[in-house]
Amino acid sequence: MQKPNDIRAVLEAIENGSRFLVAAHARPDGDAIGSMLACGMILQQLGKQVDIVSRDRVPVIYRHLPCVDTIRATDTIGGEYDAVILLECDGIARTGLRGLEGRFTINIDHHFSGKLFANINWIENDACAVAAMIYELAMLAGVRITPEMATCLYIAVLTDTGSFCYAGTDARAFDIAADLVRHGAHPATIAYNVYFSNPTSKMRLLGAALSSLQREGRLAWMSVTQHDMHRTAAAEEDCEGLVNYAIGIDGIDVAVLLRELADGRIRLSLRSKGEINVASIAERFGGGGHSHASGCTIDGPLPAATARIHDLLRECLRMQPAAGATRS
Ligand SMILES: [Mn+2]
Repeated sequence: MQKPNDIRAVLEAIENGSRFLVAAHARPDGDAIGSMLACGMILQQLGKQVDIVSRDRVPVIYRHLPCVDTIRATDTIGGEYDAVILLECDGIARTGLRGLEGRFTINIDHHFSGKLFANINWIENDACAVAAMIYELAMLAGVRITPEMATCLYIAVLTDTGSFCYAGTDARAFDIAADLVRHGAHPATIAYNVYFSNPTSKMRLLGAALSSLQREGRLAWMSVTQHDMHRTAAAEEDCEGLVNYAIGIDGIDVAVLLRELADGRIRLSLRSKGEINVASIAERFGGGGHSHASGCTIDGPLPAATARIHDLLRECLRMQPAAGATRS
């Protein structure tokens, strides 16, 4: 059985190579985008050649980030690289990219569902964001934290901690955020770009999702159909964060957003604010994530998928006491 590596092994591999590819998971979020960009900046400062790729386009709310145009949208990787740095992936399949097989890979991840699939695996389950690990890497490498790098890392920490709300938000998260502000990240500007610049389609889709909201005891769920997506002219990224409105309800411990995909399968976004570990639920269906936030894709149609996830979550909730009851 392969053992996990540490930050030193990652830096050593970087120092020994000259050409790198940086990628994260398909449907990149703020942590994936910000961390890829910052990682690229670190490599460049170290005099390395770096390509950053994503299968899916950068969501609108992250398109103002410095150097964001250096992220190349592609689904196939050619060319020679000394190493491929994969952020927040539990396997090369998670990138949605073809052409990564057989390459030397460096896995940097902070997910509960993190796996030792790469040649070098640096996994920190208690890091508030993969950006916190990239920040550590920058420190160890002795590179300068530029205002551009600080902005990318800050947006990643901000979004991955749910605006400093999630369970992983500790003093370290604030220490890093404070240092990034000292190095030129502007919290108000970044918050404006991320939280007050939503496309209209996202708000219309939110309306559709909220009108489907149902609850049963400590469980809440919402759904978005292909029809909803079309009539609101929504993009896939507009679904990001919708589930948080359901977990935001008093007395709800677990929330699910079920989204019908174009191929008829159903994408689940799971949230927990109780003791239920939704990463382990998502893993049963080939997905993953964190104990409080996870995702996976299951077979449709929507009513069957809803019934299936309900049965499972009802069972989990039956075996767990209500949130707060077990907290000290
Ligand atoms: Mn993350």
